[in-house]
Amino acid sequence: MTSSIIHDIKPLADLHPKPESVHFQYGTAGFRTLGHVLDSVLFRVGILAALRSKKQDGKTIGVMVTASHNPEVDNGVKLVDPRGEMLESSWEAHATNIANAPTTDALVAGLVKFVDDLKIDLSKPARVVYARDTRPSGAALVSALDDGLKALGAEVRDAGVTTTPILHYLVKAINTKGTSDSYGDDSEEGYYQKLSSAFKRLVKGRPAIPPLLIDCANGVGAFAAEKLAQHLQDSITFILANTSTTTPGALNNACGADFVKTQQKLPPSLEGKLKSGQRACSLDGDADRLMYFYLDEHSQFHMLDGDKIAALVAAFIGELVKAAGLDEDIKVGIVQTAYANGASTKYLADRVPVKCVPTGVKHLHHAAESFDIGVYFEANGHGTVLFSRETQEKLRSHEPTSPAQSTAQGHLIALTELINQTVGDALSDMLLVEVVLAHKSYTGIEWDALYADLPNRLVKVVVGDRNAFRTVDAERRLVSPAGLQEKIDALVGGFEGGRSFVRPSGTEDVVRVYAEASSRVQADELAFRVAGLVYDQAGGDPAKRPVEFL
Ligand code: NG1
Ligand code: ZN
Repeated sequence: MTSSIIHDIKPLADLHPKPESVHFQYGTAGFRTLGHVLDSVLFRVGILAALRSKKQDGKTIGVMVTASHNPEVDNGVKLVDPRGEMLESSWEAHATNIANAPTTDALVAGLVKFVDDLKIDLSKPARVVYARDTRPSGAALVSALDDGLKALGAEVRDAGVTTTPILHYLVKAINTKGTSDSYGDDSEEGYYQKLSSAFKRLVKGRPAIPPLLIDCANGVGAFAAEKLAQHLQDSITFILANTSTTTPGALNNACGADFVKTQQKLPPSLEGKLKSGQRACSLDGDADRLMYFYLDEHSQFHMLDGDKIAALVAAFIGELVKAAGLDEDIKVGIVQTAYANGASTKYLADRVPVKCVPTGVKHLHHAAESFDIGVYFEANGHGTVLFSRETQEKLRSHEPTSPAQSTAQGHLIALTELINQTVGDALSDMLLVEVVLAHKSYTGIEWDALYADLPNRLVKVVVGDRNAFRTVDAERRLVSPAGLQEKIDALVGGFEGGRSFVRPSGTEDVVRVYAEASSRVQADELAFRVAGLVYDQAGGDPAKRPVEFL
């Protein structure tokens, strides 16, 4: 039976041949590269998603077509597991193998072996929900995906053009529908309802919130923010900027969360729109990253990144837990990566347990699950807060001994609904930040004052083979190429407050270099000198050092 079902995919597979010279890799964010080479990958991901669903007894699997903060010409695809989480890592290698089968025959042979090895019962149903961002290449890629799903007879739901976090929400809502664990109504409307009603409860009785300027990166976040605003009514006002979702080349171009984080400046399109003291935020192309910022009275730009969000949110949640009388029972912990600013790590580690894990949401998410309440954020603004099942039960069953305890308990329960616990969600995180600012009567200035960022610089180096770079200690040290770490250590030693590390990117064919030091000039110099070491090690032509800003 296996072979007949799999052999039946041949005619459709022939319509989606693999381009000869490209090697695909399922990295930390799924497959991601130029949109126009991804047709065969999407077809094959359709088959894989159907097989994953069969393997999970017909539970619904999600497929998101996006390249997030990358340029508009890029696209990508990733699978979402039944609880709304990233694909189980053991399947990443299977996905890579299947995507690289050179011919239809090789693909069929590979799939037959895969189905046998994993004992996938093909008689089980397959259910898949998919969505895409606003990229022009998206529609054609979705039709290739559809062919793959059709080839295995999957039951398909098209969630249309929407954000990555909404797709994750839908997957979890579909799979928990009608159970005592229901995550919410399995529709976009259900998502907006859930977030907006929790937000209204949390800010009730607080002074009016000043309008918030949102840079939508000219992406799908513009649609979602607009719909969310309608549900939030007068509890908060958004001023939407960079909403040109159909202007060719506009997506993520000189705007959005990645621009703000890497350039550390105001998107030029916001000049004149943002007043001194007013806070603003940027989403990325699929609305799962969030960066805040403001201009001070001298029109100086100040960035409030994922680390600052983690610090703000963790402190607030810790205070609520205490106010609810639950601080003996519920502990808050933080998860960061090596990219977290050293000043944030110091600030947080003085207050709560902090774990450092390798880059990639799956590592952060997994580590955060080990805390009662786990706050995880990447410095780039991707993150969320996880409340363990036991914590959620304690919150529900707790019997408060005073009105103040009862209020804090109600707020914590509302937070579990406001926060999208499946994945980092720019819009949900933005409402969370607004709740904390409203409760603490903070502007960006007080928030920023929690600690002062160490100046830092991120650069990328194009090398012949990034896989030659291998790391240990949550990516903070290189073990290969041999001898390079020692050279980096010697260099770092000469910089006051210096820290630097090198790792291969999981999403681009580059090696990344991060450096921080006590002054901007020193951080820049350290980054470029370490990048120079990396480049020399890779044996390139020094006259053409291909070192760029990220
Ligand atoms: P890579 O390309 O592996 O550095 C980037 C981000 C990650 C994560 C992924 C997924 C940095 C330095 N790296 O990974 O944090 O967000 O993309 O999108 O920001
Ligand atoms: Zn993104």
